[in-house]
Amino acid sequence: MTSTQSTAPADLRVGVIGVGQMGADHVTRISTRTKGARVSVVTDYLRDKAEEVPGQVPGCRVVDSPEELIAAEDVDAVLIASPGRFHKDQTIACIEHGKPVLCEKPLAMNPEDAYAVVQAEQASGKALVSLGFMRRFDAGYADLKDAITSGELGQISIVNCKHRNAHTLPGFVDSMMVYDSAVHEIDAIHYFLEEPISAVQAVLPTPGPRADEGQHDPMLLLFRTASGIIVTDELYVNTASGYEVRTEVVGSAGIATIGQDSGRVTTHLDGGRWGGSIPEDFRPRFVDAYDREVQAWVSAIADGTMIAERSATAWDGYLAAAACEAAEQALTTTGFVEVTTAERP
Ligand code: ISE
Repeated sequence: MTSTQSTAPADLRVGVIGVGQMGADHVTRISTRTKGARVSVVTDYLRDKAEEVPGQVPGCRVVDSPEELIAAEDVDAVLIASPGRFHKDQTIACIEHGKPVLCEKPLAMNPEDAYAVVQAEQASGKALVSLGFMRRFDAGYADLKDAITSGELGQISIVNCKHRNAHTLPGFVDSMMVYDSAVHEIDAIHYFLEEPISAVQAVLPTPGPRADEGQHDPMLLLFRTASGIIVTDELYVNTASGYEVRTEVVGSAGIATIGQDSGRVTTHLDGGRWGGSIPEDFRPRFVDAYDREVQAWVSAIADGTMIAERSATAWDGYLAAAACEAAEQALTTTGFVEVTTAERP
């Protein structure tokens, strides 16, 4: 070996599909804070948006379509941050090319499509799909999971969740409140309690003043798990306030709450006020979780395990989609709607 040859492993070349809000955030993350990876190719249906990336990430190139990106020689692994309705086909294309993929949630917009991904991965004989439920990598979540699994909280009866966004984009209809927002709590239920959701009920208050025509914002979903634990999920996606995600687990030996992050509290001299700050959206709130999630994905590919231990898988995405479908039906049904799931292939 000559002195100019290196034994260091080459950086994983990541192709990013969709460089809007979340995708752009991931491009910055991989380029500045992730060890062992770089962004090599990007694509976006808004070509101008994609063209901005090489200016910030030297050596990165833009291609016309997701298909071209997935097939590219200089893409070792793919991060999908396109809208949810494209996730199924793009994830299956990655599987067909034998490339590991981190797909932002949801895996699909219905259980049949999510199941098709599970089957495609199974047929390929390789575990390649990581699903971007980033909360699994949040320190508060990890702490709460430990408290539940160690038995510290005793027998769990109720979990109360609150999920509040300051704003959403116009057209964020009820089904998106389920598949884009509530899907996080649905995955959290599976993650924390390690049992399936068996039924869902919706309770719909009078819509708030910022709800779109026909939208039920706020919305309350009640989930019942297989063993009879009840989970309440209050969704309010246009509070005009800030981003809040709280979880309270009620057990026979303790009640644990996470997400009441107050950070610095300041008293103000003008008028007897005190207060702190609240994140505008999920990117600052979960920045550490996203960083850990992407680093764990890159490291898992480097060590050949492909899917990080804590990551959600295609099967988790299928279970979430099945619960979402029941939640969507519950919006127009009185009482609980049963969740039905297929056998794991
Ligand atoms: C968004 O897609 C997310 O994933 C956020 O975490 C969630 O809070 C928001 O409601 C969704 O639209």
